[in-house]
Amino acid sequence: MRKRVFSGIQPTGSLMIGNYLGAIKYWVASQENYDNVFCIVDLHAITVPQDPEALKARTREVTGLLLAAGIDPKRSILFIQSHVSAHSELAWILNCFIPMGWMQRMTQFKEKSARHKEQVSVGLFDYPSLMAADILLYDTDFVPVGEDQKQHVELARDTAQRFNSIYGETFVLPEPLIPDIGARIMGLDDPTKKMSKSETASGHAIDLLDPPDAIRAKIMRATTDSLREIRFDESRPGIFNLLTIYHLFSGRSQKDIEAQFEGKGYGDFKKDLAEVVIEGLRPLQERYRELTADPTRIDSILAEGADRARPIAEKVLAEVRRKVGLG
Ligand code: ATP
Ligand code: LTN
Repeated sequence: MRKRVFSGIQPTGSLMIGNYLGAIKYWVASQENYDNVFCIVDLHAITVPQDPEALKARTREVTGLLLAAGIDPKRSILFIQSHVSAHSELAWILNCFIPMGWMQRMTQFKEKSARHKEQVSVGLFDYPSLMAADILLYDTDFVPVGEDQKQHVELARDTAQRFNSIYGETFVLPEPLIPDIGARIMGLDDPTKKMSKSETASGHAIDLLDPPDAIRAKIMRATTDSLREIRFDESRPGIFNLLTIYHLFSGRSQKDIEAQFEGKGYGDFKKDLAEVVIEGLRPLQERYRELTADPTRIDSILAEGADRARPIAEKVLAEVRRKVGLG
């Protein structure tokens, strides 16, 4: 039996290179060795305010981009979270087993509730319970995510362990898979903040669908420091972040890159970086255009994905309901 991989992504904005380098790239690679389930988590997206039309359109856009990045719907299950109602149902049941104290420690809630001060919903607080349900419904072994999601995957694991200790072996214990490099790509405008797709500042992120001119402009404006040396030095977050992006898109070694830019200025380096990113994204952008030429294609892939996901999730949910004494 192959091990199972599960991961999710929110349709909260245009996918950007942080999502790609920190997560999606590994999802694509894991198709070689694992049995994969990938989910577009629209129920998580509504934990903060969303425009209904935009949410629906972005859900299709994210699907198209995942396919263009190399997710193969024959090998992987790709579906929308709200199409499989077991997610909401298990989230409720898990709510009744997760101690308040565990949730109160979640750093993402602290950050997001500070950002959306005008309306902090109960759903935003409860986000990790729904995420635990996503993971546990599929007997997941591994969860490939960026660094920011590690705490949530650990909460899912703790929840599984707690449930198993009360009711006996029910859930598989999941483990996060976090890349050594690229797990936390920083904002171009502010390299002390994680790049985020729902941040709207124009120079913040490079979107996967950005045209070449936009990529050049954003990189040329990216915040660096007043030093000159082009080195992988973590204490200089701006240039370190740009070098990391260069390294990941070009596939070249850090040493090699440092040698190439020795004695050169930030301007030269940034110009080169922009071309590396443009070339790196070109095949994905072309595939995206081809795929979206037929608007019915994405919906039929999503419908089929939900049909394949549902029986797996419902089997686990039925066992949980029985053990808890529901029905
Ligand atoms: P939002 O800003 O709406 O919360 P996000 O940009 O953080 O969204 P998610 O949908 O939450 O994106 O994340 C999708 C995947 O991308 C997750 O595995 C997450 O860890 C990863 N990811 C997000 N931002 C980065 C980043 N800056 N660097 C590396 N990985 C990232
Ligand atoms: N919280 C995640 C998205 C997400 C997820 C999941 C990731 C929802 N459910 C299950 C892995 C497994 C995020 O914001 N990136």
